[in-house]
Amino acid sequence: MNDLYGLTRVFCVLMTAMLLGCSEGGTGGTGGISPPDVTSGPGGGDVSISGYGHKGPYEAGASVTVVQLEGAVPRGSTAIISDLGDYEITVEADGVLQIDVSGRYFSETVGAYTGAEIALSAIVDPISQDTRVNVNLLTHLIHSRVLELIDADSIEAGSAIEMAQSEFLLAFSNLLPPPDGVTVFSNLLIVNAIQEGDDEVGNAYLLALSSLLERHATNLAAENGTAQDVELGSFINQLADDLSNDGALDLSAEVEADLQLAMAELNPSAIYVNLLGIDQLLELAIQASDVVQADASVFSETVNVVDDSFEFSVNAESDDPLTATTSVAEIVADMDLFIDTDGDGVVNGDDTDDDGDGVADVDDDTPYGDGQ
Ligand SMILES: [Ca+2]
Ligand SMILES: [Ca+2]
Ligand SMILES: [Ca+2]
Ligand SMILES: [Ca+2]
Repeated sequence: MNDLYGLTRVFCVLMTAMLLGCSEGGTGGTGGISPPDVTSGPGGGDVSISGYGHKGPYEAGASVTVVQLEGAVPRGSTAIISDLGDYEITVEADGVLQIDVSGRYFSETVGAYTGAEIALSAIVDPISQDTRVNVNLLTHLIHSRVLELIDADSIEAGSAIEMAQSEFLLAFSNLLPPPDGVTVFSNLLIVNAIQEGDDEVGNAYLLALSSLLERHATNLAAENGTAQDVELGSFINQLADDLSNDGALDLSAEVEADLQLAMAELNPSAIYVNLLGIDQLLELAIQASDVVQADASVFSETVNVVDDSFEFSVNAESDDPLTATTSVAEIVADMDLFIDTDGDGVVNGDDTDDDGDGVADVDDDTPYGDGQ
């Protein structure tokens, strides 16, 4: 773990260097992307905001825009820096901000970048000079509700965000058990170990939700002859609208049954492997596994799933043993903490027979049943 954080720090330094490089040379005509606004007057309210855009992680170059809610004043825009979905921007701010990320994202259930762009939002009250805001599915699903609580009910932004978070976890509790303790949605990612202070349980919840909604969108797309990403964009905005007026979901019994079906079709092991299709994440996984001489292409071809962990089989000539085993659950959030494949009320993480076929997980070649 210490090694990993060391590597993460090196990585962050590299990313910062790249960012500075971008700012210095970044006056070219890439449409809609402007350098961060760093003007600051005496007593100016500049804040540095950084974080990640994660549906799946947004592709490098996806747009990030910051708008001050009061008066709808644009405060700046930038682009996602790397395929891990990271961004950083300094803006003048003296009130509540909305951060929007839009672009293509890596679909964890498909294992590829989407064709369609998706827009996700987060509402943030920048109370400190350095604010982390991850823009993800959860911040998006509650953002309309947060705006409603601020506008219609005159609730202060911080309280509105807390209230909307609690309401969401309750509204979705038929499908996913709420995480214990306080979970701050804008702190969550679908992978661990790329930021300091991970909420690994919260991250697991986010990945479970994200994969569940993706799988539902896949089924809708098959039904309607459309594309998964298009259905997902439409479905999440429907959910956000549904939540906005009262913080509760009014899902029909049919949609709820479809979501249960989608959960039974998820294959968390395949999703872990899919996420390692993001080169930068794969590099981090290799570093964490102590397999120092593996090259990424060899690695990805030889990765084998062993339940919730991976056995890394490496072909490279090395003084080290040619195989190493590590728990990739540390890198990719562990959605088995929330997914209940067989719907018996016991989440996979606590269930010794996830698909309920009578064959214990340890002896089951298909522990998630026919999970796609
Ligand atoms: Ca179960
Ligand atoms: Ca079971
Ligand atoms: Ca089984
Ligand atoms: Ca099975």
